[in-house]
Amino acid sequence: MYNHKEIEKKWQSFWETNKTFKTTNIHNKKAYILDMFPYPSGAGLHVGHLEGYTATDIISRYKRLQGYDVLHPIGWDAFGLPAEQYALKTGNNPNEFTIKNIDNFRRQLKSLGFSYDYDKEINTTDPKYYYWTQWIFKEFYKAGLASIESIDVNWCEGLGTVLANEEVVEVDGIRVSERGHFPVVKKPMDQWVLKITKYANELLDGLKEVNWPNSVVQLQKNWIGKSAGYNVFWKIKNSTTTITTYTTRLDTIYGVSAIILSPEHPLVSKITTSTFRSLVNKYISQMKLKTDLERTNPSKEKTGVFTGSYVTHPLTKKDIPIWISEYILKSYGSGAIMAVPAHDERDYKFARKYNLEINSIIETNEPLPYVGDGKHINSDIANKLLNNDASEKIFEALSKLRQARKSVNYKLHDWVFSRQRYWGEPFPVIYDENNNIYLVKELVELPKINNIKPSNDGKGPLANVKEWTRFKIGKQYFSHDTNVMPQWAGSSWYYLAYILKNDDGTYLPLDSEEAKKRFEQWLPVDLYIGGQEHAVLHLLYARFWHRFLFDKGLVPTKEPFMKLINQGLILGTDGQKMSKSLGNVINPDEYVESHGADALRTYEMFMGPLVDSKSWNVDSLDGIRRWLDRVYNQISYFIQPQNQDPLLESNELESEINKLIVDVEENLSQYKFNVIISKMMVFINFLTTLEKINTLSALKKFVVMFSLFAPHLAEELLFLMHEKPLDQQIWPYADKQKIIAKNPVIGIQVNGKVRGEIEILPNWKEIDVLNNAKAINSVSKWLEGKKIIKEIYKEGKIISFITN
Ligand code: ANZ
Repeated sequence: MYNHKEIEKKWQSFWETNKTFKTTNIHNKKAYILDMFPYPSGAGLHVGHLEGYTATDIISRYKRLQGYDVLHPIGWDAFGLPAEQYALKTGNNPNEFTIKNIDNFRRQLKSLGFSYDYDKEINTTDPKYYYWTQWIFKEFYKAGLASIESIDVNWCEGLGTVLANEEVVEVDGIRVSERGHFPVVKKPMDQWVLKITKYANELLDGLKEVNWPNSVVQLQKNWIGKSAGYNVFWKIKNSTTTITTYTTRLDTIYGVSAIILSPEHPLVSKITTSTFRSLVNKYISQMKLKTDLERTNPSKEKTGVFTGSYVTHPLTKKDIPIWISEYILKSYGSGAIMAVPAHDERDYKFARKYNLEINSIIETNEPLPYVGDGKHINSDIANKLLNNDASEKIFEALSKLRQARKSVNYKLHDWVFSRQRYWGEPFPVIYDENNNIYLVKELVELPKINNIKPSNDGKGPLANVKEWTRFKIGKQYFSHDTNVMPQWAGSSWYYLAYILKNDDGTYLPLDSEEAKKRFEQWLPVDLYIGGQEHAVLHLLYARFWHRFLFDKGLVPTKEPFMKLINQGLILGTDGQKMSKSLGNVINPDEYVESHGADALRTYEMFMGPLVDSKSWNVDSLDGIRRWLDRVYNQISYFIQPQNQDPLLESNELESEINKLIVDVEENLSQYKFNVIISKMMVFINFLTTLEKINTLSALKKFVVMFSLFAPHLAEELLFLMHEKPLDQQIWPYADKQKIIAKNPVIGIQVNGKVRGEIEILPNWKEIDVLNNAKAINSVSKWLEGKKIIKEIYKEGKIISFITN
């Protein structure tokens, strides 16, 4: 048994003093390998972090051995709500405990032997860092992409703050905050808004360039929600006003039986006739209390009122009544629709309730509403056509009348960027007494205050700070913004910050020539590993900021992250997601102590495919630790001179090691780390069949590959072999010529259980395979006295016998 405590400590301090993992800049190929940086919570690192971090560490080490310059950094996403809530609960200052938490995280990462360049370490709460977060914000402002708007925001009374749509979830049909599940209501407020919708198309297009899991691409596509349709302009009867509706089903225009506006539509007051005014006003005030979710919930009955006005159908010239209804959202499309009850679920229900006409214009035997495609009927110029052709034909006719235009809409909303909180980046702006905005050139530092309770008028804690809300420059009074930026601000550009970080702790100016050169060298990120929970929020925001910086000519690529992998969840021993309340959380410190970092790393990679969910199992961890001991013992044995014989023929060992190199490379390219460990186990098993070997060279190659998983033990073995340390080693070359082609050996099953194996000779036919298989002792005893009712031979895979 090797002494993991001694060995791991020894090599960790060796790496630290030698700056083994310092980012190099000497080769002509680079690899930027990125982890989703952690939020440094008080609980410390959990085994889920460790899974992704081990995977990127493996690839980083592999690339270094292959002669790449590797950038593999880590940092801290340290602003955010949990720290603020903890501070409120305990009265501790987030400035202080954040530093403590970070120290603890760093200690843990180092105890696991991850090959980070700690000179590149960043912290989003460091004023030197967030000066640049503020700088990017100012650039957005200058470009007209950041502005203050009075908008309906998601107001969360429980958290005392506004939330982004992305931070609101639905539980039992009620909108609640993602954190804490407090109710969320709509409320108009002055807020900073970043105009991500201006980038909707670019963000959609960019998805074609990246090599991401399909599920994430799909989630982002749906979030952006591109819809290509038509605006139709309807002339109001006895008026010069027109109403614009948005539709994706222009083909159904002959089936229209009402125009419906959202209750908030600006034309409502203008078109409502005196007879209907009081009903309409009453309806509008009722709707103010409802959320969008309630209003669009398909299981709830839809209400509405008639306005008293009509439009003229542009093709049939018939009168069409104008209604208002809750299910039309003001913020989508044009805030008004043409209702086609026969072919739309919601319109159908609405028409039934209010006795509107239901005119089918598609030939079908199915019950209405029929939403599928089909031959058009009762549609004059579009009769007999299918949907697309009908739409085109109708569009042509309406274009001539100047009553239709093609239009693209997105579900994506602009990003509400203000938070009524303390623990975030302050806005780099000040206001004069007339509320004029001035950008602040210098850093606007977050004041270190003790009372971080929100002020009770819906403003953030900074509203309680006198010097913050009123100060003098010259003769004029000014105030700061009492909001701070959201959690996601600092993480929207952190992968650029690593590149800009200098050894002395400063950052290269993001807009400098020098920065440009460094970006040219390192971007894009070649591999990014992290949890699936960031599929939309972080990954969409970072892409938005990056694309903006690209448009400004500051970064050389359109997309920041080329290859993305979502690691699977590591579940507790009970198969449940780890949580404090279930008491099934695994603390890595404990296992580093008992089994060693190498065992923990290797175990996590052996648990199963990287992207799958896997349950923790201490027995398998024990097994991996025993395997590492075997590796150590077996190689130590051959290191002893009496177990080496230079005259010995080594064809088989050469074959095995070269085969292993090929297998390892192939599986590395597919991130199949668990398969690699199995192959290494087979190799070690093979070694145990040898008494002596001729040289250590094959074993050295093994140890270099093994170092990806168990770097400490690998360094120690190289040292015992009198070899140079890992940073002076290179990735072994696979000499395929030396691989001896072998006959395949496959398993034999009887009634579903494996009872033996057999080597398949090249000249055998299927009948020979089966007969020889039956004759094998371990198999024949299960067939004795039984009748074989089925025999199966799957070439290269398995032989199977079923008996009665
Ligand atoms: C007529 C029609 C006929 C429609 C039919 C559908 C089926 P996507 O694909 O999601 O973009 N719509 C337009 N604006 C709306 C708003 N502000 N609030 C609620 N609904 C709105 O959906 C586009 C369809 O959603 C549009 O096409 C419109 O209804 C509705 F057989 O117009 B359709």
